[in-house]
Amino acid sequence: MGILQGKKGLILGVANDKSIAWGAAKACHREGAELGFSYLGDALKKRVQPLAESIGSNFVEPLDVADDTQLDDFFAKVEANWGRLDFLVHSIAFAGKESLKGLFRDTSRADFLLALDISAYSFVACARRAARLMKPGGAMLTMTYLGAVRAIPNYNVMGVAKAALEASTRYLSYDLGAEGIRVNAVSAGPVRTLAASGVSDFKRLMDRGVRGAMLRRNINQEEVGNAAAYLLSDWASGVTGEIHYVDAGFNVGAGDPGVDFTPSEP
Ligand code: NAD
Ligand code: 0WE
Repeated sequence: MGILQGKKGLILGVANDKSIAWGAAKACHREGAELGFSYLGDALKKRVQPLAESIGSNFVEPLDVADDTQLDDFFAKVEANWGRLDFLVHSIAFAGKESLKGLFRDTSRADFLLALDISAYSFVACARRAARLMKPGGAMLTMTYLGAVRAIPNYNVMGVAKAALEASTRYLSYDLGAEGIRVNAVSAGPVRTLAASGVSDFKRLMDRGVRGAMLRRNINQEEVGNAAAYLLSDWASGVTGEIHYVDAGFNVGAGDPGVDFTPSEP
């Protein structure tokens, strides 16, 4: 029997089969969960619908998290369809393309607010609406990145948004802990997704991962998915407010050592 058997969960942020959200969906489905999906815009509907169907899900509804009306409508449909909810996966981020290159100090007010709105506030907006449907307990999860706590070239305003997202995870865990709802974040190492494809120097970042990570390699969508399934399951019943790194240990190192640091034989 799977660790999520009998649970109903929402996966927000599938764009295609490379999405981290899809990694979470595959693992949650394998562990027995019944899943519902959101998609952004009609162009993505034709990508998300077949993926959802491939794992036996027929709840696929539009959601732009920038729009409170769409948020209300989406969660009303969840309530009508299921009546209750056990977990939520938030795997959504956006910043203007121009703000992910050049200097952070040049970020405009509009780009700053957009990145924080879509990438951080949206988790709070979803959490509030999802919590109403989670009785007597449940679990929520968001996706973050090391750029929240380190200055990573070009990540810029997204780093500030992820810092807000991680702090939001802790404050939500306080609020919702009173209702037995756990709130955590997975901090993933770089994965080649649609959101990563627009990023210059992504290959350099992946190469640095191979040299600087304790496991001497990068991580993949499946590894993030498995960690997500665990955090959403009752095996993690004592875990909340946590930022859980799935980065092959990159964050505990000092970065690229510049030399082969493989320990020599005794
Ligand atoms: P992705 O492009 O597959 O997913 C991003 C999703 O955000 C898309 O499905 C997109 O439709 C959605 N989105 C953007 N704006 C939205 C809006 N206004 N309303 C609703 N949905 C919206 O890329 P991904 O890499 O899978 O990103 C998912 C999450 O993982 C993001 O939070 C990202 O920051 C995080 N993350 C990614 C990496 C990486 O290297 N790929 C590493 C760590 C964390
Ligand atoms: O969170 C992310 C990427 C999020 C993202 C990506 C894009 C590209 C296309 C948000 N908004 C946009 N807007 C677009 O127009 N990651 C963790 C992946 C990522 O992005 C980087 C990275 C890494 C890692 C950008 C610069 C440096 C490193």
